[in-house]
Amino acid sequence: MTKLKLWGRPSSAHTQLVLLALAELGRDYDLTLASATMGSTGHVAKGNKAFGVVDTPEYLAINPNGTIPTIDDDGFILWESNAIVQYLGMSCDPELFYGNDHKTFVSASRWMIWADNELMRPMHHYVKHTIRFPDEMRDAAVASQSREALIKAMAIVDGQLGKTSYIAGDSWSMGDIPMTIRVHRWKLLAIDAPALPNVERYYEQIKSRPAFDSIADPNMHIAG
Ligand SMILES: N[C@@H](CCC(=O)N[C@@H](CS)C(=O)NCC(=O)O)C(=O)O
Repeated sequence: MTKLKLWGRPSSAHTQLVLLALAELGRDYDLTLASATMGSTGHVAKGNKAFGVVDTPEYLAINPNGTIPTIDDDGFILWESNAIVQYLGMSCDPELFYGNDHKTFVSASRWMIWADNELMRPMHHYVKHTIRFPDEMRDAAVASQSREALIKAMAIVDGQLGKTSYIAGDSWSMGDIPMTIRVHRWKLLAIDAPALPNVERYYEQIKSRPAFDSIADPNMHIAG
């Protein structure tokens, strides 16, 4: 198997989905640091230098969005993090990623899409307006609305985890990849919110997986 090429940055949640999927699969990769908004010392809004690469003609030829992540797997180019995770699971370990079953695949896929819409957006705004932006760019109203939206969405996650051990059933699946990133960030952000006992139990389960080490570092999530 050739070494997969990945463009992204460790502080990007979408890149983290791919890092976690690769760790679950034990696949080796070469990472090219790439971003228009973040560099090794933080966000450009705070005067830091971005990694770049994403605005070069070479990169735009493989990903016209100029976003991260992108992979090149032996000449097969793919962007959109959830599609990348699904591709990696299908090609390397369908049993682990979705029990090699189409209903488990779509159920997990549903949670991946839901996590992007309902958890990623408010969390992204919350982190920007409480951590990543300099003080003068922070909007307390946006931070507060995002916090409320997050609390609502996390209650839905807690409800599901009260019915099943993992997000798409009683076995771990690719649906737990975005959920791992979101629950880890949720815990690191330590937002004052009603108790979520099933999320607490789930957090212990996901932290005990060896692949968790690939995305565990708090600096990957709440620094910037
Ligand atoms: N839907 C896309 C979103 C990609 C995306 O917006 N990535 C962010 C990082 S999480 C990005 O490219 N940010 C700008 C940058 O770092 O240059 C995916 O899932 O891959």
